[in-house]
Amino acid sequence: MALYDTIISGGTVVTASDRILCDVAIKDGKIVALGSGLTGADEVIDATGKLVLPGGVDAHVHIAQPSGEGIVMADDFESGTRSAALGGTTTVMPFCLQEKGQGLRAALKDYHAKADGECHVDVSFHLIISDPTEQVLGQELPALVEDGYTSFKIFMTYEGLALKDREILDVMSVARDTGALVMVHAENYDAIRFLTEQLEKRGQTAPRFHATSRPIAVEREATHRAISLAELVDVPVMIVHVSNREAMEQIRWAQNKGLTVLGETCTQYLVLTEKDLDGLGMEGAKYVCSPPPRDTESQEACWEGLRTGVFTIFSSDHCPFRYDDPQGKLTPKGRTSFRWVPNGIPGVGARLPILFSEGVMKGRIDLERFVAVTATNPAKTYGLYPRKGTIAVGADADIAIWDPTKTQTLTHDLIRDGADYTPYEGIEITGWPVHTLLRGKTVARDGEVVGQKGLGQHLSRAKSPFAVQRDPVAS
Ligand code: DUC
Ligand code: ZN
Ligand code: ZN
Repeated sequence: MALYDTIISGGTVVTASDRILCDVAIKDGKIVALGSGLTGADEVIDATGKLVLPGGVDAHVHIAQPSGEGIVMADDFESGTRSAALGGTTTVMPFCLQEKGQGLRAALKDYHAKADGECHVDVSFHLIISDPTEQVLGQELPALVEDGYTSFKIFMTYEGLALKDREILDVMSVARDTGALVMVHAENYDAIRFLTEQLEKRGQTAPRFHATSRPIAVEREATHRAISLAELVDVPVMIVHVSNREAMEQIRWAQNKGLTVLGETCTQYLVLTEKDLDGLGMEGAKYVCSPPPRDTESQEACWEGLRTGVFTIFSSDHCPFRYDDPQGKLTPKGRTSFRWVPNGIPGVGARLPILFSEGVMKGRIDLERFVAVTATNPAKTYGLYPRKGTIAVGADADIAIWDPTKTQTLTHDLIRDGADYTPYEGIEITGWPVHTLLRGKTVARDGEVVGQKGLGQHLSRAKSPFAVQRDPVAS
């Protein structure tokens, strides 16, 4: 019997701290050796001239999430994770949305039923808390944190989702007691409603007014409030999908003050702007997401946040709707006002190629930081490390082999999620993940998904090291 199942030979292995020319040996789905001249495997993958990176961990995706009457999300777990695998991502973290009046266990049962046996990559759910009843706060959440659902998202906006400040404090307080990490969607609900009603009164209802209804001040104010509420409770907090400098500066201010405030930014804030919402007719609906893309100065700020470590996580916020579809962006109600256009854009497959090309190849971030923000940090922050997010002996053999010289124009056929467009169409990309392995098995190669769906598993997670005191010398 061979010593190893697979050896990836001759590539440059990159982690969040190092890059080294060496082979990677895999046995039973784990990385078991790193070294030069390794031999003795059933399969050898020649990675000469390639980069061998940890598979991406996309800590913020929405898949098969109910999104309002008559609206259907474009991805199920098969198509969403297929796109992830093609784009070099081996773990996705989707949200399990608690509907009003629903228990968290019941919600999770539904999402597991949708995901089980369908996934091409590993999956681990965050919870969305929309109804923080006594039962949810006192019983369900503490038990679920112990069961490995160690992070939850709360919203400061959206009908049916927005929590009042008092409810936010209640949820944060449970997080503090249980060692969970709270993720916050920071936009001011009342301000958005006020501005939306004013725009509608003036007949300004086209998709581009979505951005006008959610200006930077709306996000900045809510970001600062979320930070202040977390400070009062003394709990760490993750501000997700940060789009601009002013919101980033609230996070930097808190970090400088010594608070554990973490930040995430996403693909759309690096390469899209508000102008993309200007398209003819309803075309702008393709770019409706929240917070909205801003301007080139905001893009620069988001790059700065990634470079300087204010943002430690880079996610897609994949939230896909078909464009040319009455159950998607062209819902009849959406033509009456931007307010009804489904909110979110696809991006799980494009996340890594865009950051690689625009970030690493254009010299804005180095390769190690690319690995850190796309794989290692999300794995660490959400309790998956060192099993996920790095290339090390003992870790899962989740690996993306990149050809850094491959150039192509981004089109939807390269991404292959369930939507009918990509908001990133036409971007020239240098570098591409040409081979993706999940626990040692090839799941995508040369632009094709390989093997059966169902290899991806659900991962129960440890508590975030940001949320619990760690043994300072434990491994
Ligand atoms: N928030 C998200 O996190 N994703 C899509 C839409 C939204 O508002
Ligand atoms: Zn959000
Ligand atoms: Zn999201």
